[in-house]
Amino acid sequence: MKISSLQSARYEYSPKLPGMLRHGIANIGVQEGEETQSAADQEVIKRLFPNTYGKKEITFVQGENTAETKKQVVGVILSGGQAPGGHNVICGLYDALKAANKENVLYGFKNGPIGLIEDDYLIFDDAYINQYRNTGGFDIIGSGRTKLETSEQFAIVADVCKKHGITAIVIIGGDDSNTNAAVLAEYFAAHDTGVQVIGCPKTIDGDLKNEDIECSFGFDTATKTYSEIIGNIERDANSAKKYWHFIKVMGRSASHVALECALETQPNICLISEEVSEKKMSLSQIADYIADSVEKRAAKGMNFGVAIIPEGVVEFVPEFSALIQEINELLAGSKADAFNALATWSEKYAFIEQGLTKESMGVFAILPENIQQQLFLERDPHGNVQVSLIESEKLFSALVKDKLDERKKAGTYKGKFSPLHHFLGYEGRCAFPSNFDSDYCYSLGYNAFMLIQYGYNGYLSKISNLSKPASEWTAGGMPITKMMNIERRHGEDKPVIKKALVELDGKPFKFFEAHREEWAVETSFVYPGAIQYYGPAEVCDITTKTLALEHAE
Ligand code: FBP
Repeated sequence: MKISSLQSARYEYSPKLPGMLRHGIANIGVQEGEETQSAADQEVIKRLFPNTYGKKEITFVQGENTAETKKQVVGVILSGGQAPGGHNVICGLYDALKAANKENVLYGFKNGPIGLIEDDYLIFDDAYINQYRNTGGFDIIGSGRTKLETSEQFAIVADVCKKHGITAIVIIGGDDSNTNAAVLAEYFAAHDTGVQVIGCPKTIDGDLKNEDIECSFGFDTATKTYSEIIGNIERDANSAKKYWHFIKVMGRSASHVALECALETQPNICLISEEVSEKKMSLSQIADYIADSVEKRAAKGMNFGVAIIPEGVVEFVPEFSALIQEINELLAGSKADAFNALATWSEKYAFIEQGLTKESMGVFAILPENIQQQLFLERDPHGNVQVSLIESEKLFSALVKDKLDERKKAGTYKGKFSPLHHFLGYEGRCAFPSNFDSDYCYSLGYNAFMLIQYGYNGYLSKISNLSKPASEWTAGGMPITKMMNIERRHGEDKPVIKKALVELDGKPFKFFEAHREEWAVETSFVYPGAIQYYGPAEVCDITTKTLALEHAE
């Protein structure tokens, strides 16, 4: 591997552990708290998880380690989209495991959950793991989106574990992967395999959080990376004074990333999908809302600006999501083949016109042609439109242009509107983790080993008090079933970890709401600059505005 100087300098960084994990494995005791209940639907979830439901909350404390010191053979997988810090979860897990007993072994199953099914693995050693300390990416073992959810798959995994003498599996993933971790834990317990399952909360989207998990890892670095770029674009906008920049940011469903970037950079506009849905805003209303800012700024001589668009917003626009559902129906089963067999776009358009209701056709007709065509691109494995492939930044700038043209005709708008488009997604998912994510992830992994050593099964590694310095963080575990409720997914009632959307009465949104009118008209841009890795803690170790506002005293 070719090494950059930042990379070699980052190898030397010592991640900070929570205070109570700093005294060596032999001095980590455990305190059991209350028995837990699921977030909702207690009776059903208790019935579905008879062996792992209702377990106690765990906190580690400085004290005598009373765990059994048997040899541990642990398997780890990375699941889903990349998030900065994933390597450090594995490093923390490895270091704790080796500190407990040099004979302990860590298997890395490759390319996500499929590695466990296909028994495709490597065994970590110091030389291998040291190349990945404090680095971004998931290339240490690769990741993937295969789901582990059927009994047949679980039986194969149980056989793989038996073959290698594996005592525990650590699943590093988002809400779906950790839901599946809970189901696997229950399977292992019900079948008396003796194998434990521990989850770690990952996703740049920031939507795996609740009263126990303050944030998922990767969100801090990804939003800082995007904010740096947005700040740079703002500075360019404010220098050239001639472009409106429409910037789409990742976040498949929730708008936490967009909101955090807005708090960091104070753009003129930031859409929040959850608000769009709550207010049942139409595409036309959203376009008017953005056009108002363009017009007011133009009236002050400022024909430039910045608008942040969350990736998933179109799904939250009621008329657009109805359109998507109708398109899904229109292409269901063999109907997709008939559609794809049509040679020209105008033939396809006629097919669509026949199949959609009048309302949805009305929405479809106002979309730019490239967006119309994107709605008929690849489907996901469930046959749904992949909203992340829709260039919503271009959609909204086109709709805003139409509005401005109308206003020009009406004589209310006299400015110039030159839009530029950006999509910030993949450039943030594998960035060098910030100090926060380096520390948080290392702690999650180290702590996952403590949960394993103490024999817990079906727990999520939990590090809390994250808005404080790491020395004041607390470490422990929470039964995954505590975070579950029943939701309708693809026509079936399923036990799942509740996805955390932006709360419109939460402090981060309230702060944004209180300032956005001013930001929409004035140039209040903030240029946060690059992530700082070295220097005073108040510069290098600060967390996100979201976390700071949520936990402000
Ligand atoms: P996870 O939920 O698995 O962490 O992935 C989130 C995400 O980064 C989204 O922000 C984005 O929509 C999606 O992954 C892109 O997925 P892919 O990597 O498959 O293109």
